Amino acid sequence: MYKDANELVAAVRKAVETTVVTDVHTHLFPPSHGDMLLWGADEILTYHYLVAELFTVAPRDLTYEKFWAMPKSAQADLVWEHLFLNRGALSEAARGAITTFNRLGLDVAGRDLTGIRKWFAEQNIEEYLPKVFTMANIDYAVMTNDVFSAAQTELWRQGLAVPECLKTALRIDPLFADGWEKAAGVMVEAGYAVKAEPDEKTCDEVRRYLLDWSARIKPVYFAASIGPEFAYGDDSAFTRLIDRAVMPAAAEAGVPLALMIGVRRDVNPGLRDAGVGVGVSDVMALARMLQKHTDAKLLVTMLSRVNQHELTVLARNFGNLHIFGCWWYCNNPSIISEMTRQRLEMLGTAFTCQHSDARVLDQLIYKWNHARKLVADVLVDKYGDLFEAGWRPTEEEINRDVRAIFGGSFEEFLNR
Ligand code: FIX
Ligand code: ZN
Repeated sequence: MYKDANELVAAVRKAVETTVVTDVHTHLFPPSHGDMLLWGADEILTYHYLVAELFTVAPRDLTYEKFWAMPKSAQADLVWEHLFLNRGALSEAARGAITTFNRLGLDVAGRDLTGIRKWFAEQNIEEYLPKVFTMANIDYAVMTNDVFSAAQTELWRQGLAVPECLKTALRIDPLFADGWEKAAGVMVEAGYAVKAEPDEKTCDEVRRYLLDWSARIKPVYFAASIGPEFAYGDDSAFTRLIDRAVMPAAAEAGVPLALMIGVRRDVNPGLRDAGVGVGVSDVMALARMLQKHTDAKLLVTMLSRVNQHELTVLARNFGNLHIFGCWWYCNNPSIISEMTRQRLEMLGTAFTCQHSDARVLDQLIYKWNHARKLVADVLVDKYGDLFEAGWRPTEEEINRDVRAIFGGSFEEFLNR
């Protein structure tokens, strides 16, 4: 039991620094899936967050077409030149690349990109992947496994090795909005009696498709990212698919459905993954889903900062809603700090404070390093206030509660 405020602060910082993290959403793949797993200097520098930034300052004659036609190393050179050498690398994503190189022991202060590339070229991915997980202190990371992508399903059919530190999530985005035609085509090809419109029989076939893939890849959850215009409870294909295919399949598989809400895809298609915007969503549509599916479990993150307060309140109203992460445009120090405070103040430890969304393996290093520091600052304040109020926590209690928001509550939610 800490009787001294300074000792308490040191214990909180130590707990956050050393706690094992569960990374509940990433875009990583096993090494056996070859080029799908991104890693190394050029991938770090061409992260789509940095590509978007590059185009805010690049010369006008650098068209998207020219950029995408370049080899990855030339794209990375451009990012390095414009964002790191000609400007001060002040954005969160640019700082992330610097933290990553630095923590790997590479000479980023010396601006030695050639040396950095040489070091990566000498790494063996099978040995490098566990090293990164150890550095970031992660027990496991959940992948994004699109069961409507031929490239991905083909690899799963081959039954390739997957390390224990990577778990699957069954991703279903193409079922909704513009993707339906493609999703229907994939299911028809695979022998499911799916029609052009998701009527009841078709929904039953979709459900069968999801369950068959679920049995094969054993996901931690089903997942979809959806737009801010999403509505629920109406007569739409979305409502039908959720009610008759997705929710029943997730329930039968015994896993939650994760919804990542608020993406405006194709705001600027020339930028590809980087050309995505954000919109404010109707949190009541989510409430209606929770009212209807009282037995279902929903994991939710929202992209708009504007939605965060309402979403946190909703999580107090529904024990079957678990909120997670500061997603994408919310993954910035100022917003992480604000969101984490808000969530702690209203939910205690019943949420997951962050996920990395890493697309490139090495990003686990900076995403978790930055997140740990920010969350530690917030917790130091909160424990300080508690101390002043007269509470005296023990080391075990601090470790337990820190672990809770870094993955413990998520695991508890899965097992509830
Ligand atoms: O839909 C998603 O899972 C998004 O996180 C990604 O598509 C997005 O490109 C991303 O990497 C954001 O961090
Ligand atoms: Zn993602």
